[in-house]
Amino acid sequence: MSPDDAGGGPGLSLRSVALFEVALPLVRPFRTSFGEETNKRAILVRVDGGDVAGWGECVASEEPRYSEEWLAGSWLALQTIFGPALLDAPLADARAVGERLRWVRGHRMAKAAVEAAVLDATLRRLGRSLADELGAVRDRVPCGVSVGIAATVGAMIEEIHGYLGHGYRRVKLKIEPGRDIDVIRAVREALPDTPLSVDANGAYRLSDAPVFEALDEMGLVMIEQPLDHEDLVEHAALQWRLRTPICLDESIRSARDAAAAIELEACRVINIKPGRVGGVLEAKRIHDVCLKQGMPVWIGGMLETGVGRAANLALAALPGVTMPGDTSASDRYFAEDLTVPFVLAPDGTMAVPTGPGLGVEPRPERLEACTVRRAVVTRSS
Ligand code: NPG
Repeated sequence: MSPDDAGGGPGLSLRSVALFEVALPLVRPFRTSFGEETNKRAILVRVDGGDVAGWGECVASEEPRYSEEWLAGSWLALQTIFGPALLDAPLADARAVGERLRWVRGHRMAKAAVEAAVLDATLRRLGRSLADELGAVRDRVPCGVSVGIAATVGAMIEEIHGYLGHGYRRVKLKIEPGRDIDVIRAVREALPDTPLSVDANGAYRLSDAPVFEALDEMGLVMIEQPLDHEDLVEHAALQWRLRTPICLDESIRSARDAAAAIELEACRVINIKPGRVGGVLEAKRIHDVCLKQGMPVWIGGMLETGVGRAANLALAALPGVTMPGDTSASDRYFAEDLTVPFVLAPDGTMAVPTGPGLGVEPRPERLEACTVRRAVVTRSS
């Protein structure tokens, strides 16, 4: 299917757009180079189309550190701009969401949430799964796990052993200046054969190249987003000096960015996250550009609840996704997910949802228990 064929069928006339801010305690704090999260907060969007409803998740974090977007800003954008715009006139299909909101610069995570909700609703009406709609080629996907920065190297290695015991096929370690070479060397010595990658979340400068040259000796699968989130040229200069593939995350916000990164040889792998790029349809376009150009991709994660995770798993089933993603099981994040839990099989794979639309939805009692704020946008409001 071409990227622009996916879009979820016939039109949808919405009655309301409901927003739920949720807070779910994480089973363990998640620390990266830009801070620590102990609670997962997210905005769930529910569109009501009368005979059918759909759900989407906005992955904006509490603070604008990973990107310019942040939860409070996304809430306002959803409530005051996106909700009313969706209700304004019927939507031909999910692609129409992007077209209608094109005048809004940025706000990709909020756009992704409403697009997912409309796609979910339209596909439910057709009885078609998101995975099928996008062109999935497998029904199970191999999964990796992302490990936050721990208090000690020993604690980190213990945590990793736990994940490997569950079957995860690749372990991603967060690094930051001052907690890099020695930590990764110690983990590598403890786990000589484990596929390991590192993620710097853009915390370094090109002048830190010696750090990456040291990491280059450690047999890593990839080094993710070492340099600034707005840069491609310096990544190309760094990639030139390394054998280990650089993977770009924050720097790739669109299919256009992906094409530029490929052209500049700024990376050898791309991490695709639907929230970061404005939705699953743009994520599919990035996938298609990369597949055509032979650039390996995998699907990232942003500690999503089951709603967002379902979309990530559908994308992970596409043919160009050749590496395990950060699509971990519900119990890696939450004691109790919002949806039915996603479970890792002992072989390190997870099933791609097959039900209509996203294939999952929030369980009402769990949603109620986790909701800390709500709003409903209707045609008259
Ligand atoms: O398992 O969903 C997951 C988390 C994977 O490390 C992960 N995500 O930088 O890629 C990242 C990081 C992240 C998490 C970024 C939350 C932003 C918010």
